[in-house]
Amino acid sequence: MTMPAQTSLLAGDAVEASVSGDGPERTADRRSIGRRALCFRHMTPDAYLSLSPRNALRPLAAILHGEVTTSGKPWPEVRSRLRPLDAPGRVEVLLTASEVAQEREQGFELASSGELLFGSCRAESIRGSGVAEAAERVYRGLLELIERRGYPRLLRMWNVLEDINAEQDGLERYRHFCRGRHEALAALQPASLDSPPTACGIGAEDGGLGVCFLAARDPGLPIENPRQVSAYRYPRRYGPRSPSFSRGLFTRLGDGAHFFLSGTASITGHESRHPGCVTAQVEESLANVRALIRAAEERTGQDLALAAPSSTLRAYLRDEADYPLVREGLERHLGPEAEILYLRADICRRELLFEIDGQLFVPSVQS
Ligand code: 3EB
Repeated sequence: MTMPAQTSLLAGDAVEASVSGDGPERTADRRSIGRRALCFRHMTPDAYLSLSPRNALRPLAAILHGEVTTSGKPWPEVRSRLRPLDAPGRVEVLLTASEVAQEREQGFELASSGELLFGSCRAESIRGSGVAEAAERVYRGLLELIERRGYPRLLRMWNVLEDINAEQDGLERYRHFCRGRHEALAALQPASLDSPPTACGIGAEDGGLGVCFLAARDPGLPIENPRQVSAYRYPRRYGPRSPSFSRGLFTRLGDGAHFFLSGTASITGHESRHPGCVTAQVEESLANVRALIRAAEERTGQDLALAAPSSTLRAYLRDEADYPLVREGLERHLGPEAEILYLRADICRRELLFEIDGQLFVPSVQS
């Protein structure tokens, strides 16, 4: 497959030019880029390698999927441990028009833009045991850190856990993870237990526990899905502690806004639907995404378009062999231009074969 054309999200070709650093500097475009707080892009490894901190849109962080060789960029580079299904390597880049500062602290790689703080951390070697302890330690660390640095509101979490569906001490590792995450939030940010950040919680073949976060100074507006029970209210049969994430979150940043979409799967109410049938799971997941976006539109009065070029999405597939079917299903609904990254990943319930998440950008916010 060819990468979708590097679609501009904001100011026509100017965004592309600003990213690659070789375009005309038209004043009007400069102005709109100048206030762009956050921009997500999917890139080929080659396009990624040519990025520079001198571009008008500067990298805040990059998430590397599969085979990507880099010479060490100054911003956080996180290896996802997830394999892209349509190319050997893919890169997801978070860009901003603001000045960016990078730092390391207590195992976290950090990048801040004044409005946003991105952080990344990995707890290795938690194969034998201690998933809950590792999750609690990582979450306590990051909660203390965002508080201290003045970005106390988590908007979005990326959680990748090695061997997520394996049993450990009589409980699935994902459920241990939920326990540790809950303990940290309950101790340090109890008010966020019923307005948690958006998240994905997925599995990889190795890498221990990798956690990335995007935090802000001000809270966003969490949105729940009318077709689904809130994950933080799942009944006990799904584990001793519920998963701490909101289905979606709307937030104004710069002169635009973003809608973060948590990992969304074939679950209605709190029950998995269509076990064993990936095409039906894709359809159900998309019905969930649409219902969530509708709820967010009603709540905010903004138009949130799921189609390209305003959205960047990730599709997670448990079985690589499902890739053609999943891609066909998604493109039927979202169009061939949709910017979707297809990744091999384990989903946090064994019967689930597919999950989708991502973010939508709203260029001009109606007040
Ligand atoms: C679900 O709806 C699917 O534990 O952070 C999706 C997104 C899922 C985030 C998490 C889990 C998480 O329950 C699983």
